[in-house]
Amino acid sequence: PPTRIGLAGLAVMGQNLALNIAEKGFPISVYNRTTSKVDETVERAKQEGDLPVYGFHDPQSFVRSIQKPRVIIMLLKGGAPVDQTIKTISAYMDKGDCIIDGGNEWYENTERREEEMSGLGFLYLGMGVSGGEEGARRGTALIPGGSFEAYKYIEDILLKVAAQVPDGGPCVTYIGKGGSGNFVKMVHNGIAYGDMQLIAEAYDVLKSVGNLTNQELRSVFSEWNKGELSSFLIEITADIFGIMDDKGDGYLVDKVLDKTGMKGTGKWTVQQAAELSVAAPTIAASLDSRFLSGLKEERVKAAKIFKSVEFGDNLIESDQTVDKAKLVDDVRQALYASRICSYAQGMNLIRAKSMEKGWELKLGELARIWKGHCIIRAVFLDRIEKAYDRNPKLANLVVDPEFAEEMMERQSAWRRVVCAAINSGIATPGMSSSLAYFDTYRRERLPANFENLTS
Ligand code: NBP
Repeated sequence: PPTRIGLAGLAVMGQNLALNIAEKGFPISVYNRTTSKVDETVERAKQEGDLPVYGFHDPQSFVRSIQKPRVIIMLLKGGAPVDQTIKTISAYMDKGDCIIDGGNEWYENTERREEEMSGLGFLYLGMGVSGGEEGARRGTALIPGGSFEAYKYIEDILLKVAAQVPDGGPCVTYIGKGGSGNFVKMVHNGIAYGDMQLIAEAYDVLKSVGNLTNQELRSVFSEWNKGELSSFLIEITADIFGIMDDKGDGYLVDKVLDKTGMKGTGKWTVQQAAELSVAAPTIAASLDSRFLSGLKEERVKAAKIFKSVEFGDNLIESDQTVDKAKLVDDVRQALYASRICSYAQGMNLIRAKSMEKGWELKLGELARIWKGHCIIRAVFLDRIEKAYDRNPKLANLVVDPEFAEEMMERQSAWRRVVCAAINSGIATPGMSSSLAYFDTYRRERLPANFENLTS
């Protein structure tokens, strides 16, 4: 009998999502350009409980094996691979069939394809899939945008495949038209960049200013994960400090190269912020930090120059005595306030785009679906959801009455952390730019009058 749905692209994400869909009771046909991955997926399906996954080596029999109207999810590297795969599979599709791009795709590509597809009588959705490999397999946040008709046709599948949150239901909702699904997933990734940067800075301040050991860092982050900071990224950070390297001669965190790259979505988020004239300094700082981290060899040379006798070390207050418990509590508060500013930037970016494109996105609903198995899942998303439910037109998260009070309560600690870092020569670009964002936003009068007079 025909299967309910098809999936093309069986790398990490596709393979796991296919198994998840099959496990929820929907027979699925799978296809991949390199056919060995088809066999691999079918073999995994057998091993993981005889799941109804049917593999095909040629696109024609793959497409024809799916019940009509057909739905095919693609999980591919964005750009040309998506265009090529659409060409390959659409040759065998019939009018009314639907393609869903589940990859991290540039939203304008999705809009172009949706138009091309609709000209041929096909439906098209761009669906952000969060949560990586584990999320794809066990349930994740799904962010579909595009044809509503297509969404309705596969809603039953998506509701089951999405992560289920006890007080929030399935982490999926039709979010809006056009490329909105890809756009929101892009900003979600930008927010994740900001979060990772801020957490890395908290680690750096505690280690470099507070001299905390890995054991101490582990217990601090575990403790934080029980409170207002509770989130996936804080949880895995705590775990990381407990991992020893393979040879057993030290902690892994001290052995890993301090250099990171980036994929497209973080960069696109910052580019879009500039295009839309929306300030997103925390997310931009996270991207800049990644660029600078990549210059490892230059940094090694620069470190030697600035440690040399010629330049001295007198700018840095290196021998200050630190009250560890106080620093830990201050950093907790600084991290929380900085994260809220970063989420505020992401939300405002989404709203600006939604207004430009007429997508009518509901920010509270986005916070709700992000509570699922995605990288930015956090306990405070529940409160962000409520803030937007209270006031869908909320100009900025920081002025919601509850968040405003929290920002006020935390600002002294936040300033102390940024000052301590500056005095110790430790860069905290994320926390500093979140604070500058807050300090700029909350002031009635800014020195922009001066710029007006001089330009
Ligand atoms: P990749 O992004 O590594 O893409 C690999 C897939 O693209 C394979 O199926 C490969 O087929 C196919 N492909 C390529 Br490359 N060029 C092709 C072409 N010209 N024609 C047809 N197929 C082609 O896979 P992934 O890491 O599973 O990610 C899939 C999507 O999900 C991406 O958009 C990614 O950004 C997004 N995403 C990934 C994660 C994650 O944690 N990895 C998380 C969230 C979202 P082949 O086997 O024949 O080479």
